[in-house]
Amino acid sequence: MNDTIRSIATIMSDLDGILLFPHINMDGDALGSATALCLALRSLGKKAYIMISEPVPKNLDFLECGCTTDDDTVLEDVQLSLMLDCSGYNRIPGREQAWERGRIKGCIDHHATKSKDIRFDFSRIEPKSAATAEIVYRLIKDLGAEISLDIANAIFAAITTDTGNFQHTNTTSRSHEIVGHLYKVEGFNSKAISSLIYDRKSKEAMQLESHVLSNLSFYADGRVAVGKVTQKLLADCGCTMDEADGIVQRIMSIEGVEAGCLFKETKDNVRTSLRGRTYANVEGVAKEFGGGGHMLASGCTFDVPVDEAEQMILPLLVRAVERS
Ligand SMILES: [Mn+2]
Repeated sequence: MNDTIRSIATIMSDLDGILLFPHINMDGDALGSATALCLALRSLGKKAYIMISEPVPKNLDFLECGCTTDDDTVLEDVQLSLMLDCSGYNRIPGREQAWERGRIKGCIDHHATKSKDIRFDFSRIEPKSAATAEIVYRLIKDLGAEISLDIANAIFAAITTDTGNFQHTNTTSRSHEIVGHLYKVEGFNSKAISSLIYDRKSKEAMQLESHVLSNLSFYADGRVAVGKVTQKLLADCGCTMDEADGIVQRIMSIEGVEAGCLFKETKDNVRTSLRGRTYANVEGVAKEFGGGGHMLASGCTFDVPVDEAEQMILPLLVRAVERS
């Protein structure tokens, strides 16, 4: 059952010693939601940290705000462990021990696929919210905290990235309303935040992107496009995998592409970013391989070489673009 934001605010008002858990491969929404809530909790005099196990991506470094730690023992007494933008152990690898320290467990997320491996004391899942930060914004209001400039920046970063800069179909009037309120915060400058997120690509990352885009494979009369970021390509370009962010959106800006797939070969496995344009249900495809996400933006992971993964997923992608 979904708890109300007000009831979650009431529970959290009585708690101190709070660890926030954004998902692995943190994105603007995961980190932005966590930062906004962490700063709000601190402004109310509470001890709060964001538990992470990986470096903050370069284009999100301004969101860090002194909130993140990888030290399990940073708090003596953890009254609450709270997952943000995710809902299962598989999304917080390496942080299970820290997670278990929380006496109360909670979850705030907008992904419809809720993992069943954790029993949460409270949870709120809003699949219709474009970003977890839309829920967090209302929670901060209900907690009675002020929206400071740093909080406004974090909420904006989360919403602009999860809505594809307000271009994805998940964008709603509420996404805009919340951002509208942020403009009233003194010093708020959406252009400055957008530039920090979107306009700091390295030359190497640009070369990586152009290489992937010039080597795409097309199927189903151009309705399916598949790209690959291999370890070799990363080494050739001098890039790390987080610099491949955004390439899948570029694939989706090609005319006629209804389903896009970007393979990301890591040292241990092959991650897949899937996108649908209007009707291709890529969440259904991702689920077939143990992944999930949203109907038009999903992902899954393979333990086989990238070419084999491509052969496994292609028939499903082709089926996803066939209109019945
Ligand atoms: Mn999100």
